[in-house]
Amino acid sequence: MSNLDYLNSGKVRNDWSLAEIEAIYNQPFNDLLFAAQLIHRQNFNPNEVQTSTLLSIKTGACPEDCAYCPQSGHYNTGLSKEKLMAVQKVIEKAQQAKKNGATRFCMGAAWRSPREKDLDVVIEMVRQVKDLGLETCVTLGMLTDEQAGKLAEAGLDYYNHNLDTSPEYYEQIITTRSYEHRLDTLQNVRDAGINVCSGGIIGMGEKISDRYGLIKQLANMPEHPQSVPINMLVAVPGTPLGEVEKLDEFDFIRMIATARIVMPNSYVRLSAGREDMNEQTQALCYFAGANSIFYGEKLLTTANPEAEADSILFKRLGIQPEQRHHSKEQVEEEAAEIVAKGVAKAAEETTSSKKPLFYDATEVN
Ligand code: SAM
Ligand code: DTB
Ligand code: SF4
Repeated sequence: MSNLDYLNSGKVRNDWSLAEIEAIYNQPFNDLLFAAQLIHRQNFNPNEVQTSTLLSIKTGACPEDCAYCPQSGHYNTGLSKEKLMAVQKVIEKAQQAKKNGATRFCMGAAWRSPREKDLDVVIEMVRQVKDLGLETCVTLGMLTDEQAGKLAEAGLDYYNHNLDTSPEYYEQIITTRSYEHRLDTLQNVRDAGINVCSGGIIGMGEKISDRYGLIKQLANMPEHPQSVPINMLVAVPGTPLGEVEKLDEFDFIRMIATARIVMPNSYVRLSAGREDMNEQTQALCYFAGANSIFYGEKLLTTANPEAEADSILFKRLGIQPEQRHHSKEQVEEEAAEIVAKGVAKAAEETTSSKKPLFYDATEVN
């Protein structure tokens, strides 16, 4: 087996080197996509894509200075600020998302970290969205272990917290919170037993080695994030990256394929930036192993393709939206619930008819 065949083999590892990731990313495009698609098929239904709908539950005036972000209070992007949304309004939006076919509802807040009283409101949102039968995800900034524990207790399914870029390029993008802070939050989320959603952005003027660096950080976590969003920068005028040169989309596809190869069991999300991609680029992303998208005409504050356009594209490609994902624990829990209900019903019938619940095998007829 050549070294590249070994790297492309889909083995789950947490000790990737930059040189190995570089070798995967830079192989001929057709070889890269073929390897990614093979691994994708070994781990997922290649014709299913998971759909999440996003909602900004608190918008703008963020104290952080993330250079890509229209919601940072450090830049003037003309965005109208909104305080924390009322729970009932969020539930209406979640109901709509469910009706449109989304299976996960992701709520995002422009905070450095949540205040306790705000976290209590978000917890209520999580509970009520879950009751609608949707998976839940929130992204609220940095979390302490205690806060992660509270969210886990409320039944939160996913926490999104991106590394955004390599540790080396990070300081050019954010100065108000460190890379270590981000890794600590992810550790708290993982320890609380919540699924981790973590990825980054490309097209921010980073060097190609920063892309390998981002993938290396994600793939060498103690456990691969269950969900890995790969965002293409949405360049918003007024932010420091508002005028950055547009990314070569082949590089975006390469990034998706590389993430698929080194994190074979993770959902890879074709995340922000689809509004600027044609259908053929998106189709190649799906072929490269992307199996999750943001679904619905808005991301947090910027545009995303209309749900109808995505449905039409799915139909043309023979892609089905993934039905609600059931974890092993959920399946076992539901099975146990069904058995318990059945036993209770049988016991009730037995009491009312005086028939024994189980027959006596020692009894001779
Ligand atoms: N305030 C929280 C935080 O940053 O931790 C949560 C919300 S924040 C908007 C979530 C993520 O959205 C960011 O980490 C970044 O990866 C992504 N994002 C924000 N603005 C973006 C843009 N213009 N283009 C692409 N991705 C963006
Ligand atoms: C992620 O990786 N991308 C989403 C979500 N996680 C929260 C956010 C994209 C935001 C794009 C800019 C905006 O709409 O404000
Ligand atoms: Fe604030 Fe999050 Fe935007 Fe950074 S990415 S400015 S933390 S909302």
